[in-house]
Amino acid sequence: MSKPVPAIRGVKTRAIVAPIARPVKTAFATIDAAPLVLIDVETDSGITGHSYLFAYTKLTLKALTHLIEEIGRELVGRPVAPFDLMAAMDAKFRLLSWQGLVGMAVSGLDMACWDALGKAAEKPVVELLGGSPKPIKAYDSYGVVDPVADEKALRRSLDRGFRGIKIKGGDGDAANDERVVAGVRALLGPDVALMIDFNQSLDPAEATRRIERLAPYDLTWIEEPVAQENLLGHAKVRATSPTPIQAGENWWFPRGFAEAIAAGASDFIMPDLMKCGGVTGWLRVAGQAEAASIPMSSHLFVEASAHVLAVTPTAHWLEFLDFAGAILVRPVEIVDGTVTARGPGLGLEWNEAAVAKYLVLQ
Ligand code: SMN
Ligand code: MG
Repeated sequence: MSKPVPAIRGVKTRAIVAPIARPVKTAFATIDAAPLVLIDVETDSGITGHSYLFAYTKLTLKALTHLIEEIGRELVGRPVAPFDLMAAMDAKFRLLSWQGLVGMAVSGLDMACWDALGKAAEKPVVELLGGSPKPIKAYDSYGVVDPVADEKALRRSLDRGFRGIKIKGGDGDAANDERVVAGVRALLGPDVALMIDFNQSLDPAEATRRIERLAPYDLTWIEEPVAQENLLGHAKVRATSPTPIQAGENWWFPRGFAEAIAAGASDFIMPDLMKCGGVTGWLRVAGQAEAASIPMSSHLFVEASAHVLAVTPTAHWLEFLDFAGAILVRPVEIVDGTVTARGPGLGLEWNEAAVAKYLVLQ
């Protein structure tokens, strides 16, 4: 006799602002701490599933916590069956649509439900999905860097075993991008992967010009050169780019990826678990990536990404940008530049003393 599927008893949230190892400067703003929403899905078997969301700014914390708890109230009594819950939430939000805070809330609830299922089965989520924990190669993700001022940090990344480094561009003119890329490439040598992220800061013509200029530096990808919703703009830039285009952290749910893939927007994709529909949405995006032979990387959410990348047929790189390490009992470990999924569940357990220290709303 198998155990009955646990049912949802309640959903609680807390908002924190967690310290991060180094600030992340993008073309638009500097992130110097991580505003996070912690989600607890309590079940009638006594097991609580955890997940967190990255709220980008403190301004969205209150709305997100409230929204997640409101949705949670509607889910009380339902079995923790993520596919069924996703269908129910799809029906609930179809007319409103997924994009924005609703999609983030739904994705966060999905991740917490998978965590609960894993904990109930005393297995890592990757095993529930039919895979096994394995080392996933990770790149160290930086903001805007200066090859001189940040030399020590970059060398430390290499010492930790990272075989890939991502930096940000678009914070200045094309000459500055080239100076930085040339400097970082010289420091890393020819064999370490180097990626640049423009965070949607350019128009297609300017993106094409800058990408051409960076061609000699053997970049692994050019990320989000233009506005994320400008799929045709991405496709236009890609058509002449000597370097693969990467995007997807801002595409919503599996259908968003279907549209982007149909538009030929990108060579590579990197869904964000919080925007693609959690673990459930990820699996459906991974099927599309396999069918279209598109290498697939992760965005943020290091812990859960190590689980889902291990069952992604075209798994490419895991992004290492640790926003939750300060409040986890077991922060992610880098071993020879790789991350391996840990359970039970998604391997998330709150360090309550740290949560209390960084709490801003409950
Ligand atoms: C990014 C997005 C949001 C927060 C930090 C960094 C970036 C990435 O686009 O790809 O890591
Ligand atoms: Mg990015």
